[in-house]
Amino acid sequence: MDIRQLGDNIRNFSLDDGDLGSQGYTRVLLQLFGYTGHGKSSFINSCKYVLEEDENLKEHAEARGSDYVLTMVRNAYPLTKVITMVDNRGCSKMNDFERAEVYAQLGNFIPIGQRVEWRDNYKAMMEAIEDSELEQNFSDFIVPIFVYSVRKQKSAEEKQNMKIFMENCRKMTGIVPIIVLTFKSKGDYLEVEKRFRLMGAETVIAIENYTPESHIKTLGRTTDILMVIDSALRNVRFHLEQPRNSKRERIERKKFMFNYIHQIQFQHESEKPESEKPEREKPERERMWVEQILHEMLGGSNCAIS
Ligand SMILES: Nc1nc2c(ncn2[C@@H]2O[C@H](COP(=O)(O)OP(=O)(O)OP(=O)(O)O)[C@@H](O)[C@H]2O)c(=O)[nH]1
Ligand SMILES: [Mg+2]
Repeated sequence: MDIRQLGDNIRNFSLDDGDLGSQGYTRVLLQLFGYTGHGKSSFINSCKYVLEEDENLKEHAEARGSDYVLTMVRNAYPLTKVITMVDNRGCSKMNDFERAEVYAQLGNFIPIGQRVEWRDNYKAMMEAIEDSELEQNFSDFIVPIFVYSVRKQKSAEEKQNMKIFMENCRKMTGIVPIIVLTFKSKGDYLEVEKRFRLMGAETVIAIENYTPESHIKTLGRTTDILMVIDSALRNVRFHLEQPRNSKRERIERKKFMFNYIHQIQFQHESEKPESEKPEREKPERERMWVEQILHEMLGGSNCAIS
């Protein structure tokens, strides 16, 4: 497709175009996720730069050096009247609770504009989800976009976690996350693309972000960036061709969140040392311990305490 047409399609995108209309959705939220320093904020600046046909690259979303986490607040950046990008807080190494917080952001359970604190306990997470009832949001169509730098290689464990993360993104939003590989010229992006595709990714696009140091527009770089937005909109169009119920979808997302938080809480409790486990579990453990001692005293014959 001609680059001008690609840009126009994005600028003129409307949620009402399909046979079933907008089905109650008023906004497309392109939700950006990924590790810190992988180029999420720069990607937002690049998208605005190529769409606004501005001569100068503006820093809408603040992007900086990667030695510390920069974006702390979940900020929204409108691209058009209908499309908004959300710069979510990046994480350095996702633990279970951090991942839960990412899912909460993905499910729109954390208000935009709010500082994101990685909650590290069960009660606080459950409360955050309940608090979101105050500002229920049914009208955003969420498209997850995972930003990943080809320059930074992750460990095997993190790769496995990424696979689970992608599956859960799909469960939360109904959409397989679009993978944006940044720093295209700084690594073997074909190899990384292959890895993501083997994990189930449907769309993988390698780009080179426009940055203050390198902002001269080229056809290839601009096309790659526009292609990401275009893919997201194709996904929205596809899903709006089927009947949807945004209220039901929110309830399903909430169920997923509660299940996920319960699961990680259960796992954390079972990994704790005996002395830190909740009181109610102790009688059962004590019973097993006494049984074990008796078993040894009786020279291995079976015994049970009632
Ligand atoms: N060469 C090159 N530099 C990039 C690219 N993307 C981002 N950068 C640079 O990498 C650094 C980090 O980019 P950010 O956009 O701040 O990363 P982030 O993912 O928003 O980081 P957090 O806000 O900490 O989560 C900045 O110095 C950017 O200029 C890219 O595709 N190519
Ligand atoms: Mg950032």
